[in-house]
Amino acid sequence: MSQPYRALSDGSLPEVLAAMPQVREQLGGAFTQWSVQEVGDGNLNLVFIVKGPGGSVIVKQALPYVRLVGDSWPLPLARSYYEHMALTEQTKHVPKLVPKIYHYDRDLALIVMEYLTPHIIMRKGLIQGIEYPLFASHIAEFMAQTLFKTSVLAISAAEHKRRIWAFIDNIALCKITEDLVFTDPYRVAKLNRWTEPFLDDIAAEFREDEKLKLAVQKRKLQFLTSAEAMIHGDLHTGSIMVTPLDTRVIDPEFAFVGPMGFDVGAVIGNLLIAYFAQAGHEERPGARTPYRHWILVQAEQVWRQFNKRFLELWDASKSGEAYMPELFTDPQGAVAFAAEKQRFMRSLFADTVSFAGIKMIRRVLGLAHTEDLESIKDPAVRASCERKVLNLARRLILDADKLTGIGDVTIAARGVLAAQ
Ligand code: SR1
Ligand code: MG
Repeated sequence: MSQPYRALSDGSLPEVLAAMPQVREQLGGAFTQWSVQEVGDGNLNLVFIVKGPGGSVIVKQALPYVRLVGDSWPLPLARSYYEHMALTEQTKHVPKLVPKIYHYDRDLALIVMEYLTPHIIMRKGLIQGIEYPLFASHIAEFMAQTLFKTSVLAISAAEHKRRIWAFIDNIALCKITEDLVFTDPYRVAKLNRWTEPFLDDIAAEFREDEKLKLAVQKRKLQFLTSAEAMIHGDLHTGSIMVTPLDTRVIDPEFAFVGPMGFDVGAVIGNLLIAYFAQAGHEERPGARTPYRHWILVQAEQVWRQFNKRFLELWDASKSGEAYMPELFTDPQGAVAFAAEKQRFMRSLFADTVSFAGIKMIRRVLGLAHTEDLESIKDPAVRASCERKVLNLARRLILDADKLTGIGDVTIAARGVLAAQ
């Protein structure tokens, strides 16, 4: 039976969950035996861990406002609807790389999901210097599958248009990205913050850098108009839970049909943030040098494996509306089509690199920062790491079309680390 929306609490949640058969079965026992803990530390929602005699679940409930800011910034509960729809679609393509869904309640804006244990948020693992040997291949698979299979390279025009329509009203979440990622860091905005006074000069420089602002606006236009595939929309290392053997992507509430490079760039950009943040987490200078190297290797592997898997899926696909294989059956056509696929991937690489840079800048000059950098207590050390993030990011955005491969990106990262 549907219930009117109210924000739930540790006290009120068990009785609500008791009405959901699959959740009841998962937790076991009577609802009075269930323990609840609100653990949400994200920017938007309530997140509860619920434990019963038979098992545990995670409950994610949207609040009618931005948790990070408070009720002065209202936010539609419908984001939970889009998250559930995206998670359902991702489950079709990569069931092992997302949490299981036990229940969705549209009125309560609530999703009950698998409790992932002993997983931790990847960003926290990167702060601790933990290696995840399977991460790059898992996230590459996630992105190749979800991006390729929701694009018109794999599906019909009708299905594509229906999906654009299905996500069309996720306007408020897209607007957060349009403002906080593509606009505010490049203007004086109330919500901006950075490590003052250390970064005052570079923040002002970015606001006055016409070339940089134009390059970012070109990407904002792409974000606003390019309907390539269903993207996660917020694929940073805080939206990925890991163990050394397992990887799960969570939190697709920003999903819509947008540019593929925005997701791939988010992963790579956040790895690069982690790379520069290591100086704030190592016990003595240089102690994390091997780990820094590991992070850059992961950034390379993410792109290379994504590129490979995406092309494999494309080569195997017979069903897409765009580039129908039947048009390229003779040997000459096959060669031309193979070259075109390479061109497509080079263009997607430039998108990825540019979006990576843009996602890096917003985490230093905008409202929402990341724990990698925020947890560095000494502001001078933090600012030094952040300046490197900004310097590499600017270069990635301005040179996106000139960089010939992911190796150029990691060489540039090493150069920025050594230069300052
Ligand atoms: C006001 S929300 C700020 C950020 O939190 C989310 O994780 C997204 O990254 C968003 O931009
Ligand atoms: Mg999130």
